[in-house]
Amino acid sequence: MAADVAPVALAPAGRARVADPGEGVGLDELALATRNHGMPLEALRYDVTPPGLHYVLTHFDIPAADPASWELRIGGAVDRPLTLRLDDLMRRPAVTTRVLLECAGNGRARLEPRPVSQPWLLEAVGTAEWTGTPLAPLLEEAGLSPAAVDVVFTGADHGVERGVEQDYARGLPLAEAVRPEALLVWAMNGQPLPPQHGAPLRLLIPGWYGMAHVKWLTRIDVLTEPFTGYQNATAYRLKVDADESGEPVTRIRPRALLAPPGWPDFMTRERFVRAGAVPLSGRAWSGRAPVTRVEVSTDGGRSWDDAVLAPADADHPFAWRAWTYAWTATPGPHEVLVRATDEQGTQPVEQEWNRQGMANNLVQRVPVTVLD
Ligand SMILES: Nc1nc2c(c(=O)[nH]1)N[C@H]1C(S)=C(S)[C@@H](COP(=O)(O)O)O[C@H]1N2
Ligand SMILES: [Mo]
Repeated sequence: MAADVAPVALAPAGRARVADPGEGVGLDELALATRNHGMPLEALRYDVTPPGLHYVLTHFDIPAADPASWELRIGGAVDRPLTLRLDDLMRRPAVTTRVLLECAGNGRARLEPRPVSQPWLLEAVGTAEWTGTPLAPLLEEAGLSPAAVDVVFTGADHGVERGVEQDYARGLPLAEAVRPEALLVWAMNGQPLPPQHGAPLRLLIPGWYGMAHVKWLTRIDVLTEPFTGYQNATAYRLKVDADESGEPVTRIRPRALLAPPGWPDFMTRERFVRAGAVPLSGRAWSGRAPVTRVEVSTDGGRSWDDAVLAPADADHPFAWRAWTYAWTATPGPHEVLVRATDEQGTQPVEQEWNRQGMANNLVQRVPVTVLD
C-alpha cells in the first residue's frame, strides 16, 4: 500500500466501532435508521401505541413466514421434545397483556463518543397489547432437565454481525423463562403479529430490554450450561474497554420521556410554545422495579419539581405510566428535562458511557422556545 493512502478503518471481527471525535452519522448508520424506525414521541399520548407507530428493530432481514406451515420445536435438555404448529399453540390458554418494549440501544446516538450501530435518539420504545400463551407450562410438558440453567430462543432470521454468521438467538436464565409473565405471542393489539414484529410467533419477556423478545421464533432449546452465543456473550454487554467481558444487559432501567410540547420546526425539531400555562405530559417506566417518582426541570436541570405520576395500575405492571406537569412558561429559551426514579435509583444527568451504547438512560433534554 502506498504510504500516503490511509488504511480503511474496518472494525476487527466481534468489535463494535466507536465514532471518531466529531464524526457524523454515516450512511451505514442511516441505512439502519431507515429500516429500524422509532416511535414518534407525540405517540407518548396513547396508553397503547397504535399499529405502525411502535418502534421496530431487526438485526438482519424480516424472514418470510407462512403461519400455516410454521413450526416451533422445543428441545435440548428436556425429556420429550415437542414440535408445535401455530394452531396447536393458539388452542392453549391465551393471555393478553400490556407490555412496553424498549431497545437497549435507545439513546445511543447522543453518547459521546458515539457507538456506531443503530443510531437511536430516544424513540426506540412502544407499548402494545400482546396475546399469547404462557411458556412455563410448555417447558413443563416437555419435561425440563433438573440440570437446566438457560433457555435459548432462536429466530428464523439469519445474518452476519461483526463478522460472525448466525441465526438470531438469545439465551435467558431458566428462572426468567419460567416466570408466569413469559409468553409465546402471536397477536399484537388484537391483530396477528405484523411481519416486522415477529410474525407468526415471538417471545415476550416483560421487563427485559427488547433484544430478549425474540421474533420469528422457531426453536426453544434448554441448556445445562450458560448460553455462549453471540447475542449474549459478545453483544448486549456493558463494557467500556473492548477487551473486558462486561455485565450482560438485562432489565429496562427507569426512564421518563416528555411528549414534545407545542409545535416543531420541520428541520431542527426545536419546539415552540406560547407563554402562559403549558401542560407538560409524557410517560415513565422501568422494567426492573416500580417507578416511584417523576421530576421535571424547566431550567436546564438547575431546579427540579415533582410531576404528577398516574397511580400504579395493577393490571398493567409492565406498561408505561402517564405523568403530567403544569408549567407556567415565561418568554425566552428554556430547556426542559424529565427524569424517573424507581425503587432502585434515578436516571443519570451525566452520561454513563459504554462502548455498545446499551441501557443508557441519560435524562432527555428538550429545548423549548417560549414566545410572547
Ligand atoms: N429474531 C429476532 N428477534 C429480535 C430481533 C432480531 O433482530 N431478530 N431484534 C431484537 C431487538 S434488538 C429488539 S429491540 C426487539 C424489537 O422488537 P420490535 O421490532 O417488535 O419493536 O426485537 C428483538 N427480537
Ligand atoms: Mo434492540
